[in-house]
Amino acid sequence: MASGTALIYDDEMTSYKLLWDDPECDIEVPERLLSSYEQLKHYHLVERCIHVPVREGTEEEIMLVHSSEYLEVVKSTQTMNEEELQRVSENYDAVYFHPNTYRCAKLAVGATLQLVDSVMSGKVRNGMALVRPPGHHSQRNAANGFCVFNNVAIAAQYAKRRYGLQRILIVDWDVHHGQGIQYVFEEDPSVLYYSWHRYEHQQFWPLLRESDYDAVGQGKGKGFNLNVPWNKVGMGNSDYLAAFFHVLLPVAFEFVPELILVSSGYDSGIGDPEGQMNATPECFAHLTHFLMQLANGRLCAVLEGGYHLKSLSESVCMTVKTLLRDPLPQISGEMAPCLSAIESIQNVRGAHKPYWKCLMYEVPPVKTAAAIVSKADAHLLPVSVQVEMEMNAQELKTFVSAFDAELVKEEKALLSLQNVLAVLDKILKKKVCSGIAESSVASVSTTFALKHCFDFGLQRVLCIVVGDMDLELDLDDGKILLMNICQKQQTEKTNSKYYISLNWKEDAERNNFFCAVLGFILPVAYSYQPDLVIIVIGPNRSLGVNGISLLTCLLQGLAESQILVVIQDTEIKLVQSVAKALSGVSTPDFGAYAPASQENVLEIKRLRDQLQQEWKMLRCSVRD
Ligand code: Q9C
Ligand code: ZN
Repeated sequence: MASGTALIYDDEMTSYKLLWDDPECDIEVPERLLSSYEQLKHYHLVERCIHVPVREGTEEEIMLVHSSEYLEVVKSTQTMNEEELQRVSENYDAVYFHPNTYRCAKLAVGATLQLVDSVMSGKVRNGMALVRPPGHHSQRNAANGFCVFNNVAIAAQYAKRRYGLQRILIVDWDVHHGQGIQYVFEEDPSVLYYSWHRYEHQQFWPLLRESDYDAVGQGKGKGFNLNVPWNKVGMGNSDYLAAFFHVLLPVAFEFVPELILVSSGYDSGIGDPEGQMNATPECFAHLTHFLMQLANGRLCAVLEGGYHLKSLSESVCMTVKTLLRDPLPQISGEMAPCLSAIESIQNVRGAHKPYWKCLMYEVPPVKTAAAIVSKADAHLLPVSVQVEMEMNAQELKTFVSAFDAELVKEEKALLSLQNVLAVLDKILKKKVCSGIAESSVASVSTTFALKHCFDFGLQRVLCIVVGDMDLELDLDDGKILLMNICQKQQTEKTNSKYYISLNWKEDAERNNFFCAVLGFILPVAYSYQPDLVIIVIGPNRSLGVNGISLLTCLLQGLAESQILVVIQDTEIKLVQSVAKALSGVSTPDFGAYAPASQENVLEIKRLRDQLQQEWKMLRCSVRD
């Protein structure tokens, strides 16, 4: 096994900087490199490393990831004046160019490749390259987020080519999502990309849907892209360790990488103005240490972000010290991950369950999602219930306007729809098992929800409407079975196989709805075998909270427990009970046994007689 740690650094990469006023970019300064290197000297770490010189990356190497057109654009910035530089920079998101940027970007690529060569040739066991500009945001045709060439992505392609590697692990512990790396290897099963990042339900830069945990890779690359989105700031040592223990490391040990590249950004460390996280420098020693146990110790750390100079340089030192195999520092803080971190971890594990044996026999993803009108009520729901953000507003308008242009103008209705569709979408995509959505226009919402189900490819949806509601639905083809539980006799519609009106008069203080559920609703539902159950609670409902909870509990036997409950108007008591029923934290409360009224018993019998030819599970007598 090779020994020694390479350190690659050159002053020249401090020779570019921001020339104009731009609060978005002014944190990316040359001092980031200078202070890191100074701190390494201070701890006498530089002299313990093997110094490897930098070189320029060649055009051919750069084009392993980038287009020649883009390369020419970057090249052209060398001779530009400030005004021209500013204009080119504006073509990209969070980028600035300087006349020396191109030279430094080539050195950053070359430094990274020198490190790969040193490790792959066995000259050293591992090493770190301190480079600017960083790389992980840059893309085939674009600079992005201070990044010009994608140093690490180029290095992975290079290592595959030059050394014939078949499995490379990229660990991106920078606080931002390295979407540039994700895009390059999305369909490539030979490169496993892992990134955790500040996400805040897509409210944090780069604001991408594809940074979420369900971006698992595409085509042959499915399972080889691991995103751990942090939905809260303040993640610390225990959260990072938990993500390593429960996501990255099990998968990495199963993957058996031949080389590890670390997109080593330290904006995920304490004090960083971008990340707002809490991990101390010692944490990076531990992360490094874990990764050193893989790939025969062949690890290349390449600097990405990190904007708090003190935190950055201490963390760099911790990384290098660990690469040099010094004893590990004690890790501080209470060792307990926060709830939000656990939830993210659970979600990634769920999303990757199909692809990794180590995750296969695991618990299902978050069980119940709830979209409620007043987010202030969120704390009243069981902790296992995930409160939803709405579906992308533009997406929704496009979807709705395809059917109903008028509706797009109604703000409140649209918001309701948004709730319902956001939750439904999660259920259909199996991100959650069941969901609750409040809606001021339950009937419209349900109509659209059903459309969405069939667009998605469902065959049979059982829709149980409690209360008075008119749904304009085509019920002939059997794709929907509509049951309406209402107080007054529906005279205008007659019962048919797929439309059933159940008259139920609730007895005050008697919870005997189970007669109807057991004697009629469940047998029909089980005969129908739906792919999804939608329960709609409308106005003038003839059922109390207990009855609705009971219905919800018992219908979970169908459709792999995929249930959507749409509730008209905000009734937090009801939402709470349904949430409890769905998450299984409590059983419904019936009170003492009380027989159903004569009227209700007769109604059940009438329906059973009427429909038992169609729905055979209704049969309980040999004579009829
Ligand atoms: N207001 C790296 O850490 N910030 N790049 C945009 C939006 C851009 C980060 C803020 C951050 C880029 C390598
Ligand atoms: Zn970053």
